[in-house]
Amino acid sequence: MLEQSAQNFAQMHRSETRCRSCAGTDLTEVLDLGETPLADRLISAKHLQEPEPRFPLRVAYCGQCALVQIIDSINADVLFDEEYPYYSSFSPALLAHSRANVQDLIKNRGLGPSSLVIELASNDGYLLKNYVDAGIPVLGIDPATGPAEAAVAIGVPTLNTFFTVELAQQLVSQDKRADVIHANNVLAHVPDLNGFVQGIRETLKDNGVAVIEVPYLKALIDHLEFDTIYHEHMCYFSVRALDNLFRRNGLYLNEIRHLSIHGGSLRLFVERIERVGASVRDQLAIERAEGLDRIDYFRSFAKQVATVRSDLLKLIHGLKAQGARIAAYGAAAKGATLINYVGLGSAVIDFVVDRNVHKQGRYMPGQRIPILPPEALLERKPDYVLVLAWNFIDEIAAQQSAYLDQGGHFILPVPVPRIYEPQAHKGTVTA
Ligand code: JHZ
Ligand code: ZN
Repeated sequence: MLEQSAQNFAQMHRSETRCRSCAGTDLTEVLDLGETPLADRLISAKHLQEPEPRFPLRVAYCGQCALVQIIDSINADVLFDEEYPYYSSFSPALLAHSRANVQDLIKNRGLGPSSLVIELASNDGYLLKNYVDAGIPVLGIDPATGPAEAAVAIGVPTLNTFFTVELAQQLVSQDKRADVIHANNVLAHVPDLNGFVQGIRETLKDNGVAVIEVPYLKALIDHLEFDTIYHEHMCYFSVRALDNLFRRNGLYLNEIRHLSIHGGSLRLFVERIERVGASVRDQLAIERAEGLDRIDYFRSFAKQVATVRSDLLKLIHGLKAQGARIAAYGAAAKGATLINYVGLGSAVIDFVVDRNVHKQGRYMPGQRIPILPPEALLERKPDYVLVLAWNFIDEIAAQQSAYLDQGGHFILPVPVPRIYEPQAHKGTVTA
């Protein structure tokens, strides 16, 4: 039985030898995070006795097109199955961020009842709902069943499937070309990058715009956000790598905007016509000057990541030795990478809290730490709380002010493991 599942697990994994963007073979490994479980595969109580798959997690740099990517691929239907637990709507900051984005686009692009907005990876309808409320036709596309059903329930028409070139062709044949295509935090999740981008090209009207958000590689490296690396995130984008990707598929990255969400992201404005603005030219120049298009830029990264691990272990074990009780906040995917890579199990972390009701009652991958509602912090009063969703620290600190006021402490894991100082910290990392 065990042997059979080990074999099944092996069939879910493939090591890539070619770049996911340019298909070149000049891939150099820059980081090895060991074998980790799947970050969004939370364990239900009924599956606690079963073996859990773990897969190598190695990051490589493509010398040909500058794309940073993981070497280890997991089948998409395993990553985004019916138990996929990520629902966008549990963060008010993310909702506000999305609403502002929609309002800007409605105004700047003059969208109305005869427009069409499509969102790829529309999740639970958190973004498109804003268009629906403004009377603008929308179509969501998302392969994760739970979130897609939640979207339909709030009035956001959603196709519960993967977006591919074939689907794009079907949409075009039904006269469903879009004025705006949103694709937030999905480009990194796509196994067939060129197919996905070609699909965007086909589905865009001639004067349409794709507004795409991706976590920015430079923020990941500069702020040591290694925990945002997991099997779901196949690619880590620089502007150079993005520019190469879009051009190869007949699209142009014309503008970018810097966003603080998810630890530092880019909003990309991509069109069928070439009119590259200063924001893109300037960032390409910065990347060149800083060396993001050279392997040397990544050389010290692995060493710095190992230092975060040893410093965090030292901090946590030091507190434990003084008798502290420690919990964690945020059953985030990045939290799974962190606790598994660093090696923080239920011996040191008593429980994890999360507002997402679909995560509560389940267990963190690998380390099997139980996930409880946030109220558990006030009920059980742990001395310290390791904030795994550090990207939402301001929001979480405001929400947990009662816990902090009663003498509780937060610990931030990256870029330098430390005890959170509400005043000193305020405003430096926001969502
Ligand atoms: P969060 C997600 O990663 C999922 P994750 C995905 N893999 C992706 O690409 C990236 O985003 C970009 C909870 N929470 O969003 C909600 C509270 O409980 O940073 C989430 O479970 N209370 C698709 O999972 C978790 O924390 C709160 O007040 O690493 C945050 O996870 C807030 C603000 C959040 O990303
Ligand atoms: Zn490449």
